[in-house]
Amino acid sequence: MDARGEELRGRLAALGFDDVRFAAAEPLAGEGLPGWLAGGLHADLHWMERTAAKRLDPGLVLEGARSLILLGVSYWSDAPATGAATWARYALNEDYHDTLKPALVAAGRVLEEIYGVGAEDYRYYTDTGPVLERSWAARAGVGFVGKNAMLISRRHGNWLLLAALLTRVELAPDAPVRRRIGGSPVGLLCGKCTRCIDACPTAALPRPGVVDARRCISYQTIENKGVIPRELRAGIGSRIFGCDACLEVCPWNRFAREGRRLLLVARSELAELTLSELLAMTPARFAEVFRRTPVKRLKLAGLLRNACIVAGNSGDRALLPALVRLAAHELPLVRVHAVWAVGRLGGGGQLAAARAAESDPAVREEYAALGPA
Ligand code: B12
Ligand code: SF4
Ligand code: SF4
Repeated sequence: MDARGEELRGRLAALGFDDVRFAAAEPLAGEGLPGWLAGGLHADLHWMERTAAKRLDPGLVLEGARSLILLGVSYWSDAPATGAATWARYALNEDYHDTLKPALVAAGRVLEEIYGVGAEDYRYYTDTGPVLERSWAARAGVGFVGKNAMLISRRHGNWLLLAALLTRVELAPDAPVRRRIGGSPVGLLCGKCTRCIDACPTAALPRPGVVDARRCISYQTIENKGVIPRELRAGIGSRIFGCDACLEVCPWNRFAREGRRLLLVARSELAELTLSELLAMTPARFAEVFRRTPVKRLKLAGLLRNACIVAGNSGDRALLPALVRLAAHELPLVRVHAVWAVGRLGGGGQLAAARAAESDPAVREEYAALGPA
């Protein structure tokens, strides 16, 4: 038993992390990343290509790195994620990149104190660093990689955010959930279950553990800044920001309990917004409602784009006047999706004036897809 390692674990848990485990910083074997990039499955996330080598070798991120500290933050909550629109559960909290940061800073200080090292001896990241967080978390035994590609914890199910500290300190590594000799570690505790693959509304899981970001609703509604491909819009259903479909169906969630949530600030009221409210958002109201949430990164145009798709899928013709108004919005990005939504609700005839006035090629293409005027 490594007394300093256990002291570190205890003090990091006291900072609010729900799981704290260690891994040796030996380079990863590849973990499907080169093939994923070569196949173009990362869509336009080009920064993933630029940082691929670093993601597999922590020594390229922090010279002399010997260990990784993997930190999990449970975000399960019983609060509904669906009202008129469905939100990714993590988005019903203030942006975790911001709310975890003070605890990561404090974690670094704890490491300095216990091991007598300096700030140059470690780096911390959550999400945005060049670290393959799920693979490292699997190596450290935080959980296993499911067929939905998620790092699934036996205690917290799919509802665990990850963070990592790379350090020059040598820590005794924790064991993975179970060792598999040879082959891929994907689906280690899945058995014959394929619920997540079957539940994906846009067939974005072509193989177990592999997400095709181009088809993934999470990518399309959060990362894509442009037009969402027409053939994916119906599958988006009521999902306005992100997607939890392959997480929600996983039987491992039955072990998830409401976490301590010490590093999260709930914003569950977002799920109560009606589609009429969303379609009528002004820049000032957007800034006020989505302040400090991950949705603010989407900007108003992205939210209106997504709201148009959800409205088009809602079957609610009472939303037609709001959508017809958005078909004359100043931004072509919003007009494209408003035209689609009006057409889907059977209101194409109400667009004659806007159609005649339209000059943007992308919006004109959308009108052409509606059929003759
Ligand atoms: C890019 C990215 C995305 C992209 C691409 C998703 C993807 N699967 O790669 C998009 C925008 C689609 C996305 C969506 C989501 N994301 Co995301 N995303 C990332 C990010 C920044 C990088 C992921 C990455 O490197 N992908 C490349 C692929 C190759 O790696 P991977 O899936 O991470 O790793 C898998 C493979 O290596 C595979 N594997 C291992 N060994 C082998 C061997 C072989 C032979 C093969 C084939 C595969 C294989 O298993 C690994 C684990 O799944 C990470 C943060 C980070 N820095 O790691 C967050 C992260 C993965 N995302 C996260 C979350 C929460 C989500 C969403 C749930 C958000 C939402 N509700 O909308 C969805 C879930 C979609 C899904 N089913 O994966 C969490 C996941 C937490 C967890 N418990 O797993 C992370 C870790 C962020 C965080 N810090 O918490 N995401
Ligand atoms: S997040 Fe949604 S769209 Fe993406 S793979 Fe999972 S179920 Fe499919
Ligand atoms: S839904 Fe089934 S197949 Fe998918 S990750 Fe969970 S246990 Fe594995």
